[in-house]
Amino acid sequence: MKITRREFLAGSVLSLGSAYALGKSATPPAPFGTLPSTRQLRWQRMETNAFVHFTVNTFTDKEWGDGDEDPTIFAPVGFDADAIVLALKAGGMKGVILTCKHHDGFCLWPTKTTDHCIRLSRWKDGKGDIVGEISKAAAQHGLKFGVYCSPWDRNNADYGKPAYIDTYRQQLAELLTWYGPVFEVWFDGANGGKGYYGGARETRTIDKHSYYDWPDTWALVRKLQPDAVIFSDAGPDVRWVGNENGTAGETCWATCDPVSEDGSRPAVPGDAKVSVLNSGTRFGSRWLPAECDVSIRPGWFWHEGENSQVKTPEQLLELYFDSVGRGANLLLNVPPNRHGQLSPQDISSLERFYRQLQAIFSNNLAAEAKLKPSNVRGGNPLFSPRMLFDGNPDTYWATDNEVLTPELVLELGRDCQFNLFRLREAIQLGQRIGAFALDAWQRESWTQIAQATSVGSCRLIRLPATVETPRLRLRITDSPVCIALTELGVFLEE
Ligand code: FUL
Repeated sequence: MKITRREFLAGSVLSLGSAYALGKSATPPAPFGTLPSTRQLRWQRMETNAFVHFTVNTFTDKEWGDGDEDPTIFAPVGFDADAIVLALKAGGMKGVILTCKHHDGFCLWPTKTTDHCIRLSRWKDGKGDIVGEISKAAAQHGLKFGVYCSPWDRNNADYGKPAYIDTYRQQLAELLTWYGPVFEVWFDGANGGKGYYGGARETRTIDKHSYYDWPDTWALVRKLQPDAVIFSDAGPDVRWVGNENGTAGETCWATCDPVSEDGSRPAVPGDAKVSVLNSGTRFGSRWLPAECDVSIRPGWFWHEGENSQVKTPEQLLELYFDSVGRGANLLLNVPPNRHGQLSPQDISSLERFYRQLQAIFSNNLAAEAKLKPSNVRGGNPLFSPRMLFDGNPDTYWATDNEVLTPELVLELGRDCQFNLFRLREAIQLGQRIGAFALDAWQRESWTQIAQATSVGSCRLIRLPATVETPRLRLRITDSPVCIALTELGVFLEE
């Protein structure tokens, strides 16, 4: 049986028969440890998504509504879903997650579960549907749509009782069946406290570990939207990064075993040890990549008083480096104003951020380098370091099973100035590398210019100063198994 290179590359998993036909040396590395699911892989490749916080709070100037708001205050007369989605797209966002219901319980869609919703607002005479318009605009402009539906509901009279769980699941079922494909369902960890609760105006606490019966709720999501990833402090697909300032740990593993704050049991939404979430667990038993949620403004909702505090493109770039650059995804909140549009400051920052990002990564200075690897798996060109530059996440440079700390010298052909370095592992084979270092050839010898730990889906190193060198060396310094790297990039950020 003759197998063409194309056929070989077409499948990320090689059948045993084909491996045999190509000879033993063509066998791909065995997967290592726990692996990402297809939906997780798809999600990790999105890298930057938008969060949209919008509800009665936008009109009351609050961050957390009490649940006693008059629905008529929700009147975004100039609401323009297309303009919002297009601005997010111009900011490089691949998906958009809308707060369909925040803690105040006000539903942005005409739910059958409560009157505390858009039907009783003045907007479009109560006939409008914000969820419908945003999901439609997203589909039209090529962004994926995601759902935030707060478990905590400060309006609902039944909150804290079993009956509310049925209502909550019905709300989810509406959101997950009425609006087309959903790529992510976001379960917030803020649960219980003071509220209106149908007029009771009291404090209600719930047992975070038992009240919501999360396994059954997650099963409902799986049934209705099998391709959607489920986010919460505890996963099951994506974990919170443990803070709201957009920063993953300098070491951040995609594998994680989240535990409760006191460490005594597995985590649930609202009870998780943030240090574990922030850095993950090396050799953890679950594939649970981190998501960094952060707002472009100080608050999650739009407040007139914060118009001058919108993050600059430079600050957004830093967030990108501290999230995506550490193997996590960035979930950047951009809240509409009372008019129902993004404010000019936010639109401009977003657009300039993405333009800078594209400019930085448009020219891989190592793309034409002469490559001298210390080892190539089976001496087979299919596993050569050339694969680092083909833009295909399914191909990779791999080493023989016993070669755990290979090196790769890159002859750049001329003195080359750079200050940014990017590595990506072929994570479909697991998170393998534990540490690496980068050397530059300077004054007739190698000088170490950077080192880092976790790589995973992406590791970006921003050097403190521009380095000029004709030759670079990547050294893998820690890996329990042979490596599988899919991309290497060298860039100059002007
Ligand atoms: C938190 C909420 O309490 C905030 O209001 C916001 O929605 C943020 C993304 O999650 O837990």
